[in-house]
Amino acid sequence: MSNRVAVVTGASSGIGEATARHLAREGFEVVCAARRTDRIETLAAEIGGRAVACDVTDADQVAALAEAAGPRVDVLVNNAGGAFGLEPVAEGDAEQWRAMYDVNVVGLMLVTKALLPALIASGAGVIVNVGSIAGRRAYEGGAGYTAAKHGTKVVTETLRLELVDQPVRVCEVAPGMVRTDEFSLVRFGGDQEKADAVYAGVDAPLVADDVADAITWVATRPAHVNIDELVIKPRAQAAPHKVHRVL
Ligand code: 8X3
Repeated sequence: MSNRVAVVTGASSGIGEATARHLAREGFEVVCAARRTDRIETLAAEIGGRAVACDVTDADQVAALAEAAGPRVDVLVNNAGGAFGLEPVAEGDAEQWRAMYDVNVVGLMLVTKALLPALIASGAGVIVNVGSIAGRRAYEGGAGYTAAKHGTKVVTETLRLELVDQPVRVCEVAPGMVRTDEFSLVRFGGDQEKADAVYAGVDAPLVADDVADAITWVATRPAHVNIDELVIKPRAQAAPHKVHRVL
């Protein structure tokens, strides 16, 4: 079983890093892909995997990732993504919107396209796209991100239709509020106070391990079982904007 290969993008932190650890524990050789080489090299050394520097929005780097991953890939976790800004549409920043579409949608397409032959070659491949509840509901200030994550969802659905005659499953894990070191910090351009306020008073937001656990479960079902969508939220969150806080 030791030759099963999993590729995880955005593996340098948060859900991606946690997923790489979980998949390694399940016996996969994990190819940890991200832009920050130092982090993925440390991670790969810890889990007996491999580190490949890759910005998923750069086609050349994605081609190099596919080359490094090799001729057989059993699992692809398209996790690289993110939110930039929380401004209302009336104050939208075109660069931030483009960047969100680029990483959450175009990057996912580039990596999927590049690794598809290796996933098919495995005979029982599985693609797990990390979506979001933002790909299902709107919330004020979220339009750039919700539009991109709706894109992630629809690309996932389209790919499932297109690959119905291939030995590759196409799944989406869509988390709600997950407290990671970086998601909200990145969204607010490094403003720790704003980032902390997102989770203020919430009894137990999800953590990266919770989502990694779900991704790993989806990725390790029998080859005929396709988990189309798995939405995962903390108990205290009923909807993106309906969160129970004790302040
Ligand atoms: C993250 C969930 O609610 O911040 O994907 O959009 S939310």
